Order: sequence, then C-alpha cells, then structure tokens
Amino acid sequence: MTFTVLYWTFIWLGSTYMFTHNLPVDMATVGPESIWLWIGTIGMTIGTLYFIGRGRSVTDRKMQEFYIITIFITTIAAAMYLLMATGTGLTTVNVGGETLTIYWARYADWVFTTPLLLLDLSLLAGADRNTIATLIGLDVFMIGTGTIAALETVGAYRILWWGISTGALLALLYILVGTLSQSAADKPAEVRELFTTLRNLVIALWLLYPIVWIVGTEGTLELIPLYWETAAFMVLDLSAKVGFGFLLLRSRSVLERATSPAATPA
Ligand code: RET
Repeated sequence: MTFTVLYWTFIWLGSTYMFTHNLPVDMATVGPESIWLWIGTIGMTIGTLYFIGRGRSVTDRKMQEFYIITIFITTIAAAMYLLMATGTGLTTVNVGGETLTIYWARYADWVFTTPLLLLDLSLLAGADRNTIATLIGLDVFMIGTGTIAALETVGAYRILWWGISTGALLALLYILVGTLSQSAADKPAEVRELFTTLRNLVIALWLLYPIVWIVGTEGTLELIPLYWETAAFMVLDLSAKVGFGFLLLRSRSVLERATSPAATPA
C-alpha cells in the first residue's frame, strides 16, 4: 500500500513537472495494442487481490514469505502494465533510420519480478544462499543486458546483446535443472512434485521471451507486428506471474510441508 502510494505520487509529481515546465515529453504514443496492456493491468490487479485474499488468514511466518513475494510480483506488474497502457512506459529508438516503439516499462517490471519468482522457487526447494545469489545475479544480468539490447541503436549490437542475455538465461535454467533440483530432492514428495511443476513452467515460459523479442519489433525483423507481440507478452506475463502464483499458493498443506523444519523425504 505504502509502496503504491509513494510510486504514484512520484509519477504524478514527475508528469506535473514536465507539463508545467513544457519539457520535451517523449513523442511515443500507445497504438491499438493498448487493449492487451489494459487486459494485462486488470489481470495483474485481479491476481494481486486474489493472493491478498488468500494470504490474509496465513499466520505462519515462513509461509507468509511466499505470499508476500508473490503479491509483490503481481503488484509491480500491475503498476508497470498501467504505466504502459497510459502511454508513459514507452519510448522510441531509432535503428538505421527506422523508428521502433520500445516499451521500456517491461524491463522495469522484469528486473524486480523475475528475481522474486526465482526467490519463490528457491525457497520452495530449500536452496542455500549461494545458489539463490547466483540465480538472482544471473537473472538481473539477463534483464540488464536485455534492456541494453532494447535501447541499442545499432542493429547488429541489438542482436549481440540479445545473445548475451539469452546466454545468461540458459545458464540460469541450467542451475534450475541442476543445483536447485538437487536441493528440492531432500523435500517431501508433494513439495518435490510442486517444485518440478513450477520449475518446468518456468523453463517452458521463460524460453519463449527471447523468441517473442527477436521475432517482434525489438528484433527489427518484425515477423510479428507490435500488436501481436504485445498480446504474446501479456499472455506470457500473466501465465508466468498469476499462473505461477496460483499453482504455488493453491495448496496450503504443501507449503506447510515445504516450510516445516522437520521436513524429510517421504
Ligand atoms: C529478453 C530479451 C533479451 C534476451 C532475453 C530476454 C529474456 C527475458 C525473460 C523475461 C521473463 C519475464 C518474466 C516475467 C514475468 O511475468 C529481455 C526478452 C533472454 C526471460 C518471467
């Protein structure tokens, strides 16, 4: 709540300043793809309210961690989707004489929400601190270099940064399949099953992001237009955040088992 109030206060102050001082406001405007951005905003908001509703009666502090993390994930995404739908969260980048519309707010969303998703998964697996730090470090590096790719003005360098970012994604997924799965192997059967489901969901969905990026506007190939690219990212984001959170928080007994210190393999 405090976060949301502070956030929108800053946005409001910033835009008021820009308009009253007649500063050059970016000329990028939202096109018909705004329909998907509004659906994203509403979907993330419903997800947030649902998780808050479910989490209200949870008293165990360890279990609360999963709720707090997941609620932050969809709250941040709802705010960033609103920023995109209302036309602030985008800019234009000139690449070889061609003007691309880039929704920068996606990266502002992902740089916070993807580490939080990995934290949820790591807590479920009972990972150690080094594994969590490596995963989150690789993830922030992936989104950071992905942001450079999106804002780069030389076409070949865009692809180069995309490659670097994709390399970080592959390394990250390798750790999910290796070290993190090994940590989860010590957990009771239901916890292991939930971990495997969520891990596979992450692998399948996250691999689609660089593909949508490269075949969409950002990859300059524009095999799919901005309209459909925005729709694809919205479906991916809702599945990777609300779908993931729903599966994670669905069974209280599994979370109880995951957090109980006496948890031993069945
Ligand atoms: C970019 C472009 C550069 C190459 C790679 C990317 C990966 C992005 C990912 C985003 C995941 C977002 C999620 C959001 C949650 O809703 C930045 C698209 C590798 C993996 C899970």
